[in-house]
Amino acid sequence: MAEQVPSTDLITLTRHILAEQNRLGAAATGDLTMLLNAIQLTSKFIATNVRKARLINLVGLAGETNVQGEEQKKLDILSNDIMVNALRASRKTAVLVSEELEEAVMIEADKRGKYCVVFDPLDGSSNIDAGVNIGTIFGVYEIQPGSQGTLADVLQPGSTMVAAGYTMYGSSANLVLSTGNGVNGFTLDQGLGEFILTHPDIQIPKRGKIYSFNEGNSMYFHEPVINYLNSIKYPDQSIKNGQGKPKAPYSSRYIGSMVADVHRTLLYGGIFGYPDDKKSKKGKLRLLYEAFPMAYLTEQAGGLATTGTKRILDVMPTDIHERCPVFLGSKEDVEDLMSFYQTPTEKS
Ligand code: P6P
Repeated sequence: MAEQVPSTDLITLTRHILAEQNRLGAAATGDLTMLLNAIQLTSKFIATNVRKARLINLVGLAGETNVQGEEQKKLDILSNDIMVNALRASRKTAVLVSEELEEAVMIEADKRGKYCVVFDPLDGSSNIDAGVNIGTIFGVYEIQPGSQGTLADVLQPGSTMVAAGYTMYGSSANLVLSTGNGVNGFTLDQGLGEFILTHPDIQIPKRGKIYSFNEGNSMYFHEPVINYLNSIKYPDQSIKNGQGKPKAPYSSRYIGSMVADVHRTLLYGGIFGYPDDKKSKKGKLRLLYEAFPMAYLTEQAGGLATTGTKRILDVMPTDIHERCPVFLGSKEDVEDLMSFYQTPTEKS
């Protein structure tokens, strides 16, 4: 829970991170504080470049393609380089995994620290030219005892992460962070150059009225997803609510930028989903640096995050770029979704 202070007593992200370190007492070395401050700096730097993008012609294709086979935009490359350089310079990391790099970065011995960071430096980048909110997503692991930094340190379940967050770049820059003690949101005050606490202790509503799926993939959806979506689009009118009124259908909101869709879901409630389907056998979203961090934040905010049949944070990765089905959001909405994956005998 973030500390409560008068408005003349600004809580910056730096102060919040330090308070979190102090909460942990002598056990905290300050290394995570230094690492999170390095990440904070990258978000400020990337936010500046995203804001200027159209002015200094940073949009448009860089002519190269990333490991996903997608054409990279100039901002992608810049954002990735900013993060790798800052994380290496922090001397608090041993292994880095980026959506933009095929191989993991093993930090050289003289700059090596005890944390590993997995990140998508500019998720949703295909939306850059349309001015849609895009974002940086990150998760932090501590290296395994005795490790000097190997792939094994990042091929761990998301439940072992020590921190996760995202920065959404839009009309303002919003950084949302958890270090395992709830979720807090910060807004970049450009005049101060500081992220200021604006959304203390984010709690996702236990049920929402919004679903967020790319229904353009409906012809490929498996039966549990089809049946779930029908249950909220055409609710059984014989079921009345507390006021004796029939259940209303959910509203559809889909931006196509995970950071933006998840941010709305955390604040307003409801369910976000990118299922596996007949075309995408394991879905589209990446386990390490999209699903895990967003699942970590969702659970810390009181929600649920599932593959449909398994808690996302319990998935054991085998490849740094593997994909994973994602359903996350309000506890009761995600429980409803999961019920459609249970076999009839399990449902009884
Ligand atoms: P689709 C953006 O490219 C992204 O990785 C996520 O940010 C987003 O949730 C998803 O892909 C959108 O995919 O197939 O709906 O365009």
